[in-house]
Amino acid sequence: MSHNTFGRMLRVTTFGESHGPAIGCVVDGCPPLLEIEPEEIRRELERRATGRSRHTSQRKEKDDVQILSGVFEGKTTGTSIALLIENTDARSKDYDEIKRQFRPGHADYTYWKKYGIRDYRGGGRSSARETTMRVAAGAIARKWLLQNYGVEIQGWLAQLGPIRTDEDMQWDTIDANPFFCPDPDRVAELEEFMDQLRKSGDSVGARVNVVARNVPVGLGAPVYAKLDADIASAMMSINAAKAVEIGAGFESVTQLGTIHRDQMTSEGFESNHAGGILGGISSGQDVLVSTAFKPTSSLRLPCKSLDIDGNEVEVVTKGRHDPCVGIRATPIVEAMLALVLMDHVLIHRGQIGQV
Ligand code: EPS
Repeated sequence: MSHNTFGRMLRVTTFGESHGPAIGCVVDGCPPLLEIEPEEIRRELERRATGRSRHTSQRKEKDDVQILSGVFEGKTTGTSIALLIENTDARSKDYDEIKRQFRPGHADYTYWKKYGIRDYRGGGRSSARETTMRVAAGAIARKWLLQNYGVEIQGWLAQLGPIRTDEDMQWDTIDANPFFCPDPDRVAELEEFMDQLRKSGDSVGARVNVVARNVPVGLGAPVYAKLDADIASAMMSINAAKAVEIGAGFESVTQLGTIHRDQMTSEGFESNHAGGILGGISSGQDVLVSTAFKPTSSLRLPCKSLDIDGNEVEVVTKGRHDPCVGIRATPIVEAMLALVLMDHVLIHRGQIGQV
């Protein structure tokens, strides 16, 4: 078992390495008759792609997705949907020097210890390139949720390093800048911060939030299929994710019960500290999720490490790396939330019927 599949009723399997010939996925369990065109998937892929600004990796992948199966005459057939994207701009020689070395903070070390072999080119399977297929699969889930339940999913960059960006939310500006920053007044500050960071050769972390609106009441199960547990697992499976909060999250530690409880009136809930999930089951309120991403570990600044024989070495990473992976993470968290929600709608329909 190498665990490349997630989901119960909607099962997504991804495959491929960053510098292999292609990456791909198989989405199994999507109901028939959903209209889907490659162009709709491509639009989502473009939002996540590298090279959209000087602040991300300059690797230029076309991410030209092909639908190989499961769609006939523009509609899903109910069979497995296979999607494929060829890798066209990998530069493997950048990785020659770290072939036998471990980048501190990277999966290099643990992959080697576990499997005794690793595709060191671009991090192989541990590369964020894999998230392309999550976004491709997520495009299908997003469309299905919107058409069938009116569910809308929107993510945004809430913080980059020390810069909070969500204090004055202007929803319609999120997609108008390459950071997915919801406050246009903060974009210049982000640009300047990133320019300096890039010059210094260092990297930084970020917080990326996502909301799902119009989520039906009743998704999730009380114990081993809690909706929040499955969302947290999905978010933590994204490269570089280090923490996930649902609703008030860690703020709940200092909140009093009288504050945290979301009072109910005939007009609805008065607040949403629960993040739309109570006892593992959706309440019909907005589902609110926040994910922390660590700073990228592939740095050109030298550091101490070991090689595969245990010798002390100085590691310098070449290549075209993202100084902040959080900048491109918004479409990924949106996709993962869509996939979990669709899976839970299908589970609910299997046990209880239409939500
Ligand atoms: C990545 C390193 C860079 C990024 C890559 C993720 O790849 P490389 O060094 O192989 O050029 O460009 O991201 C993508 C290619 C992508 O599509 O997201 C890493 O180490 O995770």
